[in-house]
Amino acid sequence: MTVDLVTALPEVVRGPLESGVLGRALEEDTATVRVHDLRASAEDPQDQIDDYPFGGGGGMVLKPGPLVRCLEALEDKHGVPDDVIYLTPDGERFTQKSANQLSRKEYIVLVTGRYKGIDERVRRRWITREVSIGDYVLSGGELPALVLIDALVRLQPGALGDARSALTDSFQDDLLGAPVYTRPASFRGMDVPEVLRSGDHERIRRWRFDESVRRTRARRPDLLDESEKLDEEAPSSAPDGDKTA
Ligand code: 6GU
Repeated sequence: MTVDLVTALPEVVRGPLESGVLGRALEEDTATVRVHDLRASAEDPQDQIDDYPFGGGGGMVLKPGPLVRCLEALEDKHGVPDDVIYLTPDGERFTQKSANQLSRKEYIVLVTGRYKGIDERVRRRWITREVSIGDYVLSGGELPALVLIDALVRLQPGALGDARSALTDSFQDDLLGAPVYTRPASFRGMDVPEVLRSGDHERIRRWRFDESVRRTRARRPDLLDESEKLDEEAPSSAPDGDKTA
């Protein structure tokens, strides 16, 4: 998968894209992320990339010209993207299901706004999808774009040292993850559950499932309600492919 990220603040995203699991995956070409400075698409160096909103009110709006020039230059160079996604608090909520879907696209462009956002005409004509990462307001789309990229890259084939790891993630089957332990087996008087040290893989699998359900019921009963609703909607069909992919 290839991601072109268009931003007025490239320096905000560079560090995270070079660090940790994400940095290593990108270095190993599991996916490609290219960062584009919106300012480079201004007509001349003095040309502003933002301007006051028509009708007044506070804040600044990203001008359509530089942004559209940037999007058109990308299309000329790399072809039509599968999606042009604008990160905005009024977009559709990003979930593991959307991550699974988007992770299968070959080429996406992410557009991040600052200030009051981007000109509505760009949203209408050039943006194909709008995504929010949750019900709170951030000062720009850069951190949300990194959230998307991290969630998508780790789902790419070869991204994780252990491919099984992605399948046991919280949310991958609408359940939270089971507790995990490492050595030492006894720490300050607290012992690792015996079952995990039993070597009985069937018992371990069942224990983990039960703990996942218990934890989900206690912390996120809404997730259980959601999967029950889905079961009711499709009583005879196989479970959603996204969840077991
Ligand atoms: Cl995608 N952008 C901004 N600015 N704030 C957000 C968001 C996005 N998602 C949640 N809050």
